[in-house]
Amino acid sequence: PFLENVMMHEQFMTGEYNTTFIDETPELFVFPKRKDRGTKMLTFIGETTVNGFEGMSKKSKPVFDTPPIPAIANVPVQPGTKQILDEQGPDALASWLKEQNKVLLTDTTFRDAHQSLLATRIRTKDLVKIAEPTSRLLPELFSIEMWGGATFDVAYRFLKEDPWARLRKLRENVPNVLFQMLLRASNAVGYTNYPDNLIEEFVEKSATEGIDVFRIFDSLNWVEGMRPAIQAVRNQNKIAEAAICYTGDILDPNRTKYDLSYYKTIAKELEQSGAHILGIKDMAGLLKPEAAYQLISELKETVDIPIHLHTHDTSGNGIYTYARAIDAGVDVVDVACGSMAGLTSQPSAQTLYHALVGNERQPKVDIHSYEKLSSYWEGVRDYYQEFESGMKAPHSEIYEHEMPGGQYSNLKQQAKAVGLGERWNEVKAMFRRVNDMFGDVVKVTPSSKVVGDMALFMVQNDLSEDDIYERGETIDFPDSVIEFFSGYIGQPYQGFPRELQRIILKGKKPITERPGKLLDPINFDHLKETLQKTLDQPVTSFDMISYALYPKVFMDYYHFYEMYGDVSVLDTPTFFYGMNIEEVIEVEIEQGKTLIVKLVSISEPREDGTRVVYFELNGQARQVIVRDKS
Ligand code: 3PY
Ligand code: ZN
Repeated sequence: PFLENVMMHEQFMTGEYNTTFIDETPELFVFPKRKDRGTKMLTFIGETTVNGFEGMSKKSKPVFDTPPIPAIANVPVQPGTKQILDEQGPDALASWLKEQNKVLLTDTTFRDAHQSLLATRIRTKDLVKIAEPTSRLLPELFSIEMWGGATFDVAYRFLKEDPWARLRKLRENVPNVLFQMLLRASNAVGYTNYPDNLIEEFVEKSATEGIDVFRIFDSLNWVEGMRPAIQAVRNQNKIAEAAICYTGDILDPNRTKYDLSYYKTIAKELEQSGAHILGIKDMAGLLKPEAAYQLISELKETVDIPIHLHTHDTSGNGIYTYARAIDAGVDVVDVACGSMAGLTSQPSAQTLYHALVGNERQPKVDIHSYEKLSSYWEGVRDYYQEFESGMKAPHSEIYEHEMPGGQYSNLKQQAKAVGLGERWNEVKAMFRRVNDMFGDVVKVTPSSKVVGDMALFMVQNDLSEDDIYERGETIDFPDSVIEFFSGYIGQPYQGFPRELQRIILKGKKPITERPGKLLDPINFDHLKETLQKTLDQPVTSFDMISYALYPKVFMDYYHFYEMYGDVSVLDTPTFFYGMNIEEVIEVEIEQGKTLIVKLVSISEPREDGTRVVYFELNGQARQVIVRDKS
């Protein structure tokens, strides 16, 4: 209430306050009764209607068709991979996988597909609606990738919802197929290294809430940085899929840093570190078809564990890459549901199915079911049109700039935000130049962010490579770049370029140990006490983990929640666009409890710059006051 008082105070809103503002305004400490759920929700709808959704251009609400949900009343739940894991354990599951002749599929629609196409914006509500139909219609899937990567942070930051709740709700609806998440090893689902005990705690809670397969990668392919996460997953009796990020081009005789023997060595190390499955994570879609054939063939000879391949279809070569990997014996490949596939997302499940007609390894799925699910996603995708990257056709230039699928739209947005929209081509070219300056590094979150930050920085300040070497001592480099060269996100293969490291660190000594070893463990008891006091309410261990991962993002979410309540219950068009006059919506705020909301009218702006928004809530007149920010 205090924060709310401050933010709604006239002086605060007009910016007429100074450092004694709080002392001189005792009314800030008069706390009204906490607003009820209905009022909070109407306040959110009113604000979104008047001012637009934060960070989006204001637009009146388009008319959307309701995405069709396939009927499943006559489709029984069939046991799947989840039962094999639960009943027989991770080693048995890995052996079972290796015995399958047909290639298996991981469906990434619930995670990487929308991370790569729609800036990770798909809301829990839209995921939950299709979860049970997916479980019933696609019981043969190896897994559903539905959590981790950027979804955790984006859920809190932009969607104002709790990622743990997403995991639980999806799990309730999918009892038969393995749930898979992307874990950035010691960076968990964040952008920086965390203490080992936070990683352990995060993995434990993710496992108890429903994750079965943890795809673990290190953004520099540094195996030492991956071992604690692999062990943490093994301790939970879940599946540790340790992944190598594919970088460079094994077919290019001039790119010898990442050759076949590089991949074979890491694969062996990961197997020895306890991986149940070897993942090949081609995050930018650089693995060319013939390279896939050679790589998978060699790795099949190198390790005994099954191999799971992930790619992005940015170049348009994804299906051909998978077909060659399947010829070479890959066990599982990642695909997305057709209407959410292609371009920076994964190759289409349906397209792969048809491409493999006549091939004995063709995946076993009901293609008609996939098409039905695809219609749903096609409708849902419309809701999120504001977040489309604008890419319309395959980009073979990916082989040049090597930017990961999930980063492309993000960096483009960032470039626009700093006024470099027109110079996007320069940013892409600089991304590659920075990669080479950094010694040809693996580029995936968070190392890709470092390369992106440096590229933006150089274009923005008109700095050439020579400028960096000639007058680097006088340049203030971005924090992420300093952190990288200090060793805080790990050690790159063959080390840092010494001269550049010296320039960037300006005499500071880098670390060479695993950062997690040097960081103090988190005292969870202490954290709980502090957080409880700050929030003035009991906190769960999930809140604690989220707070420890991103204190600011979590607190912002908490304050938002205090002010507006649980907005995850709203339908997506209302969430992003508010309501039209005379429109009526139904909002199920909890099972069996539905509110009927009608937007009646909105007043003209008043003297003080506010508008009155008139609603009917379950037939009763209600109004909220909203400041018009236009
Ligand atoms: C992530 O870390 O979120 C990724 O998807 C990397 O490819
Ligand atoms: Zn990916």
